[in-house]
Amino acid sequence: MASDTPARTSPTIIITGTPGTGKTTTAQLLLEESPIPLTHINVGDLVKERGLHEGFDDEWGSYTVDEDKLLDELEPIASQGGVILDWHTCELFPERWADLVVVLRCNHTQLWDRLEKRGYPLKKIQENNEAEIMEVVAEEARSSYPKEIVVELTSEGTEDLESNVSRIVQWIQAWRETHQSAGTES
Ligand code: DAT
Repeated sequence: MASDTPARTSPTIIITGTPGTGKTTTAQLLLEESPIPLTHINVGDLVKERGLHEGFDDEWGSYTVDEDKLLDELEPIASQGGVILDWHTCELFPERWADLVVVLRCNHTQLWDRLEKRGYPLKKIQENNEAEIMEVVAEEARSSYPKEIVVELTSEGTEDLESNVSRIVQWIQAWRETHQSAGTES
């Protein structure tokens, strides 16, 4: 599990999934319940705020990300750890950054409703819905990271939200136990 990286005292957790699957909601609850302080980075917001893009693409209704700039911005943060990276894609992030990759999943009917409520244009709802059905983000995660650190979690109701967060909290506790000794050795 990312053993070639310098020892981090806090993990870097990637929360990914199709837009609307609940990444931000999950990350926010995790911030409250985590046994250690974490910083939540909504990567889409960061791209906008720091201008890490090549302009707005009207056809796709999103910013065209400048990947090099984004990686440079995130490198020191992700390497240090204690961070949740929340984004609708994950394959750009180097394997060495990731201690845990959570892929949130949601049935397509519910996803459709969530994106409609968000006011997305029909084309964007359809594209995201199809991506969820085709498991695009889950497949990206499976092919980009070791399978031991990738976990797919259903995020359809409040019970899911709570159980997902408590699972991640347990994982953080276990991670700390195994990495505390690693930290004192170096
Ligand atoms: P994302 O960050 O993946 O785009 P979000 O966290 O903004 O998604 O959630 C989209 C909407 O769905 C928002 O109104 C909250 C709701 N939602 C997400 N996960 C949920 C869950 N497990 N139970 C109930 N509602 C959820």
